[in-house]
Amino acid sequence: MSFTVEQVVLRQIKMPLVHFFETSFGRTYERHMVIVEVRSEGLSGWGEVTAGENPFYNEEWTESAWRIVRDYAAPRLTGHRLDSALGVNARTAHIRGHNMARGGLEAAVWDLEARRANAPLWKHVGGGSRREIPCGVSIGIQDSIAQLLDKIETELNAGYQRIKIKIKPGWDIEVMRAVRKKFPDILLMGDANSAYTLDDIGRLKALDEFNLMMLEQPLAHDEIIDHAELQAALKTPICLDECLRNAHQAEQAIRMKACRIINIKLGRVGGFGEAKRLHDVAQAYGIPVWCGGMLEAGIGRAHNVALASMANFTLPGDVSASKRYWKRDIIEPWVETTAAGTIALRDEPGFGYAIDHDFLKSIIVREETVA
Ligand code: OSB
Ligand code: MG
Repeated sequence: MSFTVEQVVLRQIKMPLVHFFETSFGRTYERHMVIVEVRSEGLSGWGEVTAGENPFYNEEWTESAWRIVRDYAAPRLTGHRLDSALGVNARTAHIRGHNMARGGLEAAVWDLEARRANAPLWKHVGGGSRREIPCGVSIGIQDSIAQLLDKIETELNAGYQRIKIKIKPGWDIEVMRAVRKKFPDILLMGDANSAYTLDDIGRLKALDEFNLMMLEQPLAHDEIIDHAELQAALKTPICLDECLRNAHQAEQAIRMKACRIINIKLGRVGGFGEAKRLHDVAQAYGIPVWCGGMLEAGIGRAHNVALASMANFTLPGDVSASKRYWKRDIIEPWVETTAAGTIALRDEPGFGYAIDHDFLKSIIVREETVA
């Protein structure tokens, strides 16, 4: 059942985080994100661009995403007959990089297509292998180790199954030692967001003693070969995040033994089509994946839940409850976790939650329509 996207409405919104979030590349206090609405035959599909406020995680940021979707990606879609959402990626493939901008638009079309089929998004993208997805949390760099230990305790009490802490040189070995002393048996991992080089190999090997589930993206954002060298020297499995922007790169990294686990982010790989391909490649090689997060508002969060219900998402991811991030989310109900540290799939068509239009309106910074 082919369809034509008639309009793409872009809305930039601003949402303060409940707590700042610090990674090796900086602190975020407030999110500025681009929400994408695609309209066709009286129905709307919704997507969220996961780019950050600055080009520090990757090359994208809110402003670049706005310009890419408005000026390059959306005009390739409007008025063009699509056979399926799988065709969106090809329509914007001439754009180099900017996967998050392209992916926010692509995901909106998947949501639209699911609604046209009156199906939940998780079913539509090929998920549903589990009715509840296992959840972990990502805890940013804190002002003190005591503060970090407090936060971990709070999250464990809330039921979260796995703790990830952000690390960087100087906030790593001592921190992990303190965490392991207090919580010897929890599922624990570190994420460096590319803060190290191969010169730090001694420091990274020292982390082996803490029985980490994995070490995420220790080396440069675009360096697969160095990760292979590091993996050969480490007991701890390496998980790649920033490095893998498509299924092909994931296959190369797996074949080079640069990682044993993969973090899949919908935006980073340009949407559901590529995320599904990457999922399948990893599965074929016996490499488990988990769903990463980018401090998403409700729409992006709900899309992550759908993605994480696919078969090979066997490890707890970074998708957690709305209230950890927001005083009020843009969806109703908010994303919530069970006492067992899971998020249950919902049966409503599309991404499964309603948009809180009143609240959304109140936080719009700018709005434009591409027709
Ligand atoms: O590397 O996974 C990352 C947040 C912003 C940018 C990059 C990352 C993260 C997180 C937070 O770890 C995940 C989340 O809670 O949404
Ligand atoms: Mg990461």
